[in-house]
Amino acid sequence: DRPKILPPGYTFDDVLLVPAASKIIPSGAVTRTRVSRNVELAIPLVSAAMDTVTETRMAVAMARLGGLGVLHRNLSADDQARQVEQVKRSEAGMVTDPVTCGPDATLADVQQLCATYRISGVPVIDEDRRLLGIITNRDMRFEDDPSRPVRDLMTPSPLHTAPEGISGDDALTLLRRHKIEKLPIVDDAGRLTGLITVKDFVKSDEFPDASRDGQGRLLVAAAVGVGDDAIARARLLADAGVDVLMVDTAHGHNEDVLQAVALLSKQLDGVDIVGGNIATRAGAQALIDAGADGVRVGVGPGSICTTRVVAGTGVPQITAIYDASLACAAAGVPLVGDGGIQYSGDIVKAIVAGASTVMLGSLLAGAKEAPGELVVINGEPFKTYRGMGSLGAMRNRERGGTSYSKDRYGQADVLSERELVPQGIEGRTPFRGDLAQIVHQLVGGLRAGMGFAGAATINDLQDAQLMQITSAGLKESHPHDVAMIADAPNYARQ
Ligand code: RVP
Repeated sequence: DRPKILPPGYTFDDVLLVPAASKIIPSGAVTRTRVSRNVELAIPLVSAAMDTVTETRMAVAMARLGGLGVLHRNLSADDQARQVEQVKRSEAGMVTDPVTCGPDATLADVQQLCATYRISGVPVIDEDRRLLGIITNRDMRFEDDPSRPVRDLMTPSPLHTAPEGISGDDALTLLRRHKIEKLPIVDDAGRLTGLITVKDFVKSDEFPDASRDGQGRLLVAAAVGVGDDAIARARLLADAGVDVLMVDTAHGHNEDVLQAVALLSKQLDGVDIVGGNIATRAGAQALIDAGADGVRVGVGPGSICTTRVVAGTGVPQITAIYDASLACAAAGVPLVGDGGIQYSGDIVKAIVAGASTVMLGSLLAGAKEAPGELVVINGEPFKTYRGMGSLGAMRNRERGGTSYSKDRYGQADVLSERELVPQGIEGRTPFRGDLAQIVHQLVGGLRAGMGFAGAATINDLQDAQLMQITSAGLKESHPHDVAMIADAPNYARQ
């Protein structure tokens, strides 16, 4: 008695938010939300786990703006864990595990460390972690012999230090009083246990909404697959300090995925596990039953995705989000609407349908902070953007031809390139400049929608109503009957 053909599903272009009585002005709307049970964000935006979207730089930029970056997994587990570390160290109230060197390291070694972690200097310690000195830009600037040992160049102890447990205000006072940029934290035995830098204070003023953990470090998420390798990878990422792991597959309503979610939620304390992707209520329920702290929804809506045409499979994204949200809302598990977002208005619609956050690929791939080179074609700047199921990503020539993500499309066992069956394409997207500007426009559009809905919070917006529209309605929605002569910052000429 199951119907062979279900009623139509809706996507972004099929619906509009219905305006309602409102006391909310856009600037007064509160965009705070959760990406998973225990992880709160100031804005509901997550950058896609794709190799042309999220590496360290994007993850840092997203977290500073109050969102979250999900580091892609098309690289070795060690390299991905290093990126997690880089984000966790990039800016912090206090770095609990600072990068250090020994006195016998060379100038070249330290310069390498500083470049890798984008820092300006490191404390020098002995084998017992006792603080011997510090070496910073100031000590290195006028030295041109890269083989000189650190012990000859560093500013040796005694240094200005602070005891463990010092408050942020007291630390800032010390930095000011002694006109120093780095304040090592030492225990009673003189062993280094942390580092506070002036840069961190400047940044926390500059980014008041940044997504931070209990120690003031930026939040970061990372993608993993399924199977033994993925579990080992997940452990490495957890050791590196990752806050959220996303079990990242094209079909999350699958026994292996449910097992991975169950295992990781049981084994990794303090890390939220998001499962996906699914596109139905039953899929969401299965992930929730397996222990997922968040559910990622989207089968086929992505701008670079060909799953719907190659495999003939999917659910239009607004219906997918709504159906899945019926399971998620009942369980108190946040839903990530992943893929298909082209305009800020689509973020509004995704949230009304039941999402707590959205994941963005194409809208962010053009940011300065996205990986990949700028290419200029006929005078217009572009950045490359490719599906993780594209031939290019599955071949992964950039990383020596080892694909770490073809299992996302169930093709881990395919050894010959010619036998791969892609579910994505390789393309490019206009260069869009600073992430902060892009996010400003996206959040501005979201706030406008909240004003129209009379929604003070994201939760309120989830209670708003959508109306199905016709193709005439869609035509009316876009600029029409005029020739657009300039691009707006949030709308490009078609
Ligand atoms: P979009 O924002 O529409 O560009 O979609 C991004 C999403 O597309 C990703 O978060 C992911 O779920 C999906 N994706 C990534 N690669 C592929 C593919 O090759 N099919 N799909």
